[in-house]
Amino acid sequence: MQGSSEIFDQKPHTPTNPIKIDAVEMRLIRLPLIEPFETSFGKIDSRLIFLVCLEADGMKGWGEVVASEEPRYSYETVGTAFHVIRDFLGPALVREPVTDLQNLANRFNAFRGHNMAKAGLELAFMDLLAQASGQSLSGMIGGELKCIPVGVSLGIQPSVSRLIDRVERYLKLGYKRIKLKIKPGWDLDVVAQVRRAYPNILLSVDANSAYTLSDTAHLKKLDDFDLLMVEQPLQNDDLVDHARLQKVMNTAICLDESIVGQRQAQMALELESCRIINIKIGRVGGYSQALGIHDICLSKKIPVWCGGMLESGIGRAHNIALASLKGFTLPGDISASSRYFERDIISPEVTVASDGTVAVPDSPGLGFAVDVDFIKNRTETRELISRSNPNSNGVKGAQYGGGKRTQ
Ligand code: OSB
Ligand code: MG
Repeated sequence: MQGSSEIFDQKPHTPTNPIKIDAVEMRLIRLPLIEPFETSFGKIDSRLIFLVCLEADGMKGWGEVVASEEPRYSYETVGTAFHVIRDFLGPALVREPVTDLQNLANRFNAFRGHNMAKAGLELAFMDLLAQASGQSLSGMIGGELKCIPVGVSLGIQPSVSRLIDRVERYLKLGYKRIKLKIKPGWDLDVVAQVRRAYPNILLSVDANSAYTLSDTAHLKKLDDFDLLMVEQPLQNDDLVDHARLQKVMNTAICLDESIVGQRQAQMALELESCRIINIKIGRVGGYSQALGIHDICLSKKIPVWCGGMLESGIGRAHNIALASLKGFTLPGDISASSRYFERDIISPEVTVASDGTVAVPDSPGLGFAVDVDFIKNRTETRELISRSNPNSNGVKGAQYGGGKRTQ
């Protein structure tokens, strides 16, 4: 088995001087969704977007923490990520200059878990590094594709006819793959009707862990619909039951929630728990892990695709860079800004061409301008960790009421 540093050493090097981070700014902004998004976890109608901005040498690097408000998709929340960045990761980042991505990842490795919090800071750091070296993010990580194929993830709808209406809308816009969210009670019949209406489209389903192995006979019926994949049917922390299910299903299983890092990817491939992997930078803890998983899958000819977390344009710009790597052969959940929000926080907004692709920018850094005025205008909470005031001493978490001691 390869270690993470070995994998990372194969990446193109970007010589820059060590980056001295002056400040870490955290901002929460709320963006309403154009349409509510419903999964087997429940329904949301807005996104509390958690942005991080790193300041160094007069430059600003932007990242996004993709955690949700409630611990459903993962245990992390906006609140836990805010705490972990403010009290641990932020202070570790401003403590001494960062030489490269691996140096940053090593520093964060001292803290267990909290991948989305770590990833948000890694994203911002990579934006800085790309600006400092005059490269696009895609170019810096060795991306090869100039245009990436994309699909759309359609939430559970009030009726099948409404779902079919949405499928029609996104196919007309050019999207190359339709993914349907499923749960018990909204699965076989729904998929059958969509497949009957569109016999030839690339179609997949995502259960977000809504089933167990005792549903095997039921899940096997999905084999009738010529699906590209069934995403995360079973428990979020399981690899063994997925391997059992994959053995008896013809349809490829794709893992999302279960793959929280390179080690889980390696184990899943060894156990044959899946035939496809969805890579989300946030879920796996940042670029270093995402690149490693991509390389492992490429070497084993396992297709990967870039998942989404209903990100704002900042997270989306990073997803576009990641999905430009050559192993990303399947359409990603990287839809146009207008599919999610009335107004995005970057310009230009992300658009999908009529051939179902998104162009990969080649200008330095993110490749999109960040609309700082709009962000400032929408900010509900802001916190600054600076080199001179790293906020790293005192009782951590005391603000939650647990820090008072009488002796
Ligand atoms: O399981 O892929 C998922 C959104 C939030 C949390 C989990 C998931 C999703 C999506 C939406 O499917 C993908 C997107 O950003 O369009
Ligand atoms: Mg998923």
